[in-house]
Amino acid sequence: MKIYLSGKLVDKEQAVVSVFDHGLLYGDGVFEGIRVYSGRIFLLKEHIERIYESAKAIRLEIPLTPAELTQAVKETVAANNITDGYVRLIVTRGAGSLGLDIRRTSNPQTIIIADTITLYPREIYENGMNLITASTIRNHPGALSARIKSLNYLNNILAKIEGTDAGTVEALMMNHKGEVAECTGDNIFIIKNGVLKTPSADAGILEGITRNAVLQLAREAGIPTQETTLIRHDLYVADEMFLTGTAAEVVPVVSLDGRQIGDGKPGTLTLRLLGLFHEFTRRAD
Ligand code: PXG
Repeated sequence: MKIYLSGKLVDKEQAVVSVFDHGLLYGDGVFEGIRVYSGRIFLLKEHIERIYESAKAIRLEIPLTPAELTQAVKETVAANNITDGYVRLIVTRGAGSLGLDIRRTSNPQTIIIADTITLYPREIYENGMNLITASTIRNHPGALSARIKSLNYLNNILAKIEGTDAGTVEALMMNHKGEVAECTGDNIFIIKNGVLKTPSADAGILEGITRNAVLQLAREAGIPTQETTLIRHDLYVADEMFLTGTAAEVVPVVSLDGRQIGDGKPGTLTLRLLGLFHEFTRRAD
């Protein structure tokens, strides 16, 4: 396996960064997860845009232009002969001193890993997922905006542990206002009376690229959509529920906190959107 590390493609064993890198010391950096379908890098432009926005928000200057970074992703995918897989793109703050001051760091590291990913078992896509609500809330936007895809994922990891303890593979997180935000690594949607609903971008969520694609596909298919405030009750009484994410794609949810959603099976509209999404992965890049 060849890893892109700050300008070079190196063997996995040689792909090392300093123990003084602020990415390691403080989770100080940004990342993206990107899919490759049939040799095409899916929505690469959107992921490149988002990583530059995340970097801007944390005052991190990515040492490549967007065009150069795009090219580096393509070269890494090609060097590993990946036709269907997953790319992890990471930019760290670089090595510094044992202190928080970013002025004492230098050489941000750009890392690109092209590999494969299987997040959830096949069975979950066929029968649906069970979910619980975590007691850990999503980061307060006044502390750390969830729109920044930073290397600091402890907030989500703590919620994910709650899910694991309860026997689920994902967990729902509320925001600081007690509204529905998102899951630990996926956005959430419901369908009620034929309307597709998802929390709006200002609910303290990562504005998922899969989320935006699904909203777009639904609009094109004439399905009414709403980006709106949702509370847990809205979810409990939903007709259908599903999650979206780069790794997960579209995953039906059939229960939340012991409440069966709809008839307890993946919903009709959910399966239709899943089909539209799969079709989209075959034509978009
Ligand atoms: N919310 C959060 C908090 C995420 O981390 C999404 C939503 C979905 O966004 P996209 O743009 O992918 O549609 C994500 C992205 C994992 C894993 O291993 C999950 C993500 C990224 C990297 C790894 O579960 N999720």
